[in-house]
Amino acid sequence: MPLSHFLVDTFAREAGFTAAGIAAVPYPAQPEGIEERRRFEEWIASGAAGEMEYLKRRNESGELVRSSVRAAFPWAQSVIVCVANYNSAAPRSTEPAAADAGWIARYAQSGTETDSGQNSIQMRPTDYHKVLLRRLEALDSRLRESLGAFESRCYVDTGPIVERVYARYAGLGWTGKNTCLLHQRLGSWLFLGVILTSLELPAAELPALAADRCGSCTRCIDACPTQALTPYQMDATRCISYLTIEKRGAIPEDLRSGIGRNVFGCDICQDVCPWNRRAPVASDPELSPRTELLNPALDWLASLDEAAFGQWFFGSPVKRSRFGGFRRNVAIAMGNSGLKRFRLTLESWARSEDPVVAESARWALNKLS
Ligand code: B12
Ligand code: SF4
Ligand code: SF4
Repeated sequence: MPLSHFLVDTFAREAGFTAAGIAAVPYPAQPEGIEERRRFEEWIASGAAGEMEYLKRRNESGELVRSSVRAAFPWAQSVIVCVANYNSAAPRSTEPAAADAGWIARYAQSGTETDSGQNSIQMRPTDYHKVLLRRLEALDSRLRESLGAFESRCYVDTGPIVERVYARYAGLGWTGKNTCLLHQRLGSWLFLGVILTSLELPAAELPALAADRCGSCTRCIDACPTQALTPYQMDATRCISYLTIEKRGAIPEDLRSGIGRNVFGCDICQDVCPWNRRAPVASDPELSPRTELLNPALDWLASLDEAAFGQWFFGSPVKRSRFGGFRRNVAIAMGNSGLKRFRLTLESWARSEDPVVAESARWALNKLS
């Protein structure tokens, strides 16, 4: 049986995905996406990747590892791209909220209901990387049962591949001006996972590319508080998501006010996107938001010591910021809140042994005075 869109989409849905598509490697019209490779090179050269060294890695031929799938896997013939909807009916970051509320990005709010054994259901944090990887492996096995043996690798985030480029070539949507993959019906609250395979995609199965439907809209660009976006390009060194998750050490002072109440990640450029207004809400038991992480009180986040932080966010993407980075972010959000009652906490943090936390707390105290 040949590889077909129908087969992959059916098995992907059985494995728990919302939709799936297949892109050929190299893509017939643009071998390995010449246009995107050029953009990726320029993006790295401009310094927009900041300290994300893993994006800058090069292979022996000097090519960026993440834009050279064929160099890493000469057998690669196709990329199966799967999407999982994580949209919820919970409030958006752009809706009015209490002055003492922080924000943890939607992608890190997920939890799974578990029976605590005392007739009460608790939410256990889930990491979308693990959830999607398990589903990709199930899909991979199912395809083997139908198609026989083939080479493959499953990746969520960490593979040598720019996932959004292949998602576009798989016909799953267009690249929005906010750089996210946008699906006309599903919007952009989508996680991506990929399977590189040695299976050839028959010419008749090549997907049609989705048209760019951003039109004259510039809402995401206008709403970004740190001016990180120009159409279809992001300066990650200005993006709140980068600053609060990936950036180690002090956050540049001129960007701290723009961070607002965002403690981990940022959803603003997707919250304002008109294509997300009618996006269907997911009913995925492993990707539902944990209520305690919706508009979390900054007092509560500040009260977590290192052990409690580890417990609350065990297995959650939030751990990526590490405890010191998390406290740094809470201090900045407190400074931006305008609430004088946070002074007490900030005064004690200003004496912290962690110089980054101490300096961020002093900045916040100054902002509140
Ligand atoms: C590094 C990274 C980040 C960085 C940099 C983001 C960026 N824009 O590059 C930071 C930390 C800032 C980040 C933030 C977020 N991320 Co992130 N991130 C990644 C990661 C690991 C690599 C992305 C990468 O290679 N970037 C490099 C640049 C050059 O690539 P790019 O923006 O994708 O650009 C390509 C296209 O846009 C295209 N392109 C560029 N210009 C133009 C112009 C035109 C006209 C066209 C057609 C195409 C085009 O060419 C480029 C390739 O060279 C991917 C996973 C992966 N392996 O791909 C997840 C990923 C992109 N992130 C994801 C998510 C969920 C997020 C956040 C929503 C998390 C949050 N709430 O805080 C935000 C969204 C911010 C935003 N507006 O993009 C999802 C995106 C899902 C989606 N629907 O798009 C991914 C795919 C992870 C996953 N497996 O689900 N992320
Ligand atoms: S995630 Fe936030 S900071 Fe980053 S580009 Fe979007 S709106 Fe701007
Ligand atoms: S907000 Fe507008 S410009 Fe930005 S991604 Fe959505 S449709 Fe495109």
